[in-house]
Amino acid sequence: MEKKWWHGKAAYQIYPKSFCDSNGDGIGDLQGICGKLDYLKDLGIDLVWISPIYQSPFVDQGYDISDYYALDKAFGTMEDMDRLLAEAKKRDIRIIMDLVVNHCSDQHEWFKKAIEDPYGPYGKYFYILEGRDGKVPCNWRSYFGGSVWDKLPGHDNLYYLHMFAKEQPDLNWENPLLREEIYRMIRWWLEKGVAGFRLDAIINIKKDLRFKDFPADREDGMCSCSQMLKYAKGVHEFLQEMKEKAFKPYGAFTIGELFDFRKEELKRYIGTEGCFESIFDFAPHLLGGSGKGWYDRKKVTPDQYRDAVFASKAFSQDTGMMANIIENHDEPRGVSHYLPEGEVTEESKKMLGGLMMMAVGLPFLYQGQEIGMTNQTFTDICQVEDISTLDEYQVALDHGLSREEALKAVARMSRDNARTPMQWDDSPHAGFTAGKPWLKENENYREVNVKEQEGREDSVLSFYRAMLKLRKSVEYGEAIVYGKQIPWMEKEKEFMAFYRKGEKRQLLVLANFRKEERKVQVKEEIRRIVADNCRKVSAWGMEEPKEWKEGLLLKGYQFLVLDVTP
Ligand code: TEU
Ligand code: CA
Repeated sequence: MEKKWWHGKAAYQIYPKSFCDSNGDGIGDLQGICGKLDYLKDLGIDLVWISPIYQSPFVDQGYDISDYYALDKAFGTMEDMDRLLAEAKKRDIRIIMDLVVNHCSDQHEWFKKAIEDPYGPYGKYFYILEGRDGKVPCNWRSYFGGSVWDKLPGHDNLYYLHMFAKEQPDLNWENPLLREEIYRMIRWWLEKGVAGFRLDAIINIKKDLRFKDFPADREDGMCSCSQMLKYAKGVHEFLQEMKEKAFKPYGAFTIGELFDFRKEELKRYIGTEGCFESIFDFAPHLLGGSGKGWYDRKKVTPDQYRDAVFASKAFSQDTGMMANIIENHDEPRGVSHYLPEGEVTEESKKMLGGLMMMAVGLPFLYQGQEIGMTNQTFTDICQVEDISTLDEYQVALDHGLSREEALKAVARMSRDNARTPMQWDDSPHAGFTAGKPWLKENENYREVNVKEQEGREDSVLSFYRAMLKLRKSVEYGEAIVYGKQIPWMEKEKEFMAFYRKGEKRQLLVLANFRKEERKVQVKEEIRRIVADNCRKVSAWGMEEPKEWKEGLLLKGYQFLVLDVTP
């Protein structure tokens, strides 16, 4: 693997609406982020991705952009942004923006002009088609439910395409003028000093231009629009062009959000010839889904989790570096999702985080993960803001679930679980805002918050800090960043173990993924305990490992990193 400057770094995603509110309007903002840069620096963060902050009607929380050159007033001014970039730079932190260019907002001037004159130049910025026998052009279902087609306002037989909400019309990448507009916008932000982008839903920019029906996959007679991705060839040509014309001249860091890509094409996305620097590793996140809807989602077992991570690393680690996550703003909280109910403790939270940080890949934390934030408790559907959750609730009802069952089913998966305010301290509203938060905070903030964990040596936060420090250490950094990841005892139930074999050091990572203890016979001589989730961080490496000759006794959810260098 060709070495890159970012390989040894650590990254963090900020969901700006919920991170820190500086002016009491209940919405997180840029000044709020600015005030927390030292916190991020202390944690060991080098790269920060901020979810969309552009001008937006917020139908999909900013993923519907009405002006790519303006910030939404709720987040602050362009001066605030410049200040944030400058302050981040002082601390050697790079800021990356969200690039949402599969679609824009229906309030964007391009779309307004397209409505005015569908046959004029802006009509060609979108996919506008005539209906078929008075009906929509084809039977694709959008990711947020309903047809991908909606009537172009004021035009009888014209429809426009939207893979997401109807307020998010898809941009027509076949049009070179549109592509140039986008590259110009990217360069403008890079000129400003942002270090790069996270590319939203990027695989969708290439369509199957036949726009034909596929066999229905639900009772509504439609099929998921992701079906068409199988036949949409040539997305790399767009992506390579974007790299050449926009990213490369600035040495931008780029990370793609892509589902549904062809495994054999990994080389085209990451590594030496790839169009991105990295992509997120979503392997564990895809587990348990059936295509029917969230109501049908199965709980992920520890063994499934392990197998998915191992398979993903086996196929990717020689090509390039993916980014490891346990959650993001679209996912439930990792600790609630991957740990069995009733077994979510500080130890098990650290174990999950430890596995993520020790697996090969760029650790990409999501705000609140480092203190072990958990899913929200929803008691009524009216507490939900997220458009996708509301759709999935309807899907569950349509399938015949009672209101109560439907709520329970979508509550586990709701994207709002991760969007509740960041828990800074135990003051009202978790110290996130002096006003009323736009989305209700999680009630456990009095126990789970940054302030409580900051000085405590056995806290989840201290553990994350120590693990990120380890990644940058002279002694073990090379093994953690570049060491080959090799599974060990992968048939053992509820157990996840692997080596990281570096040039200088060899590490063995052990995780007892259950509440009962277990005995493990390590073959190698143990030179040192490098990390242990059951002890204070200052105590690592102190105990004499001699007595472990007859086998190591792992406590429930114990996580160990051992130096087993021959
Ligand atoms: O997500 C893309 C994506 O595929 C998700 O829609 C995913 O299928 C969904 O969240 C499951 O509920 C990106 C953003 O991360 C997401 O927040 C946006 O809503 C979406 O694109 C549209 O921009
Ligand atoms: Ca605010």
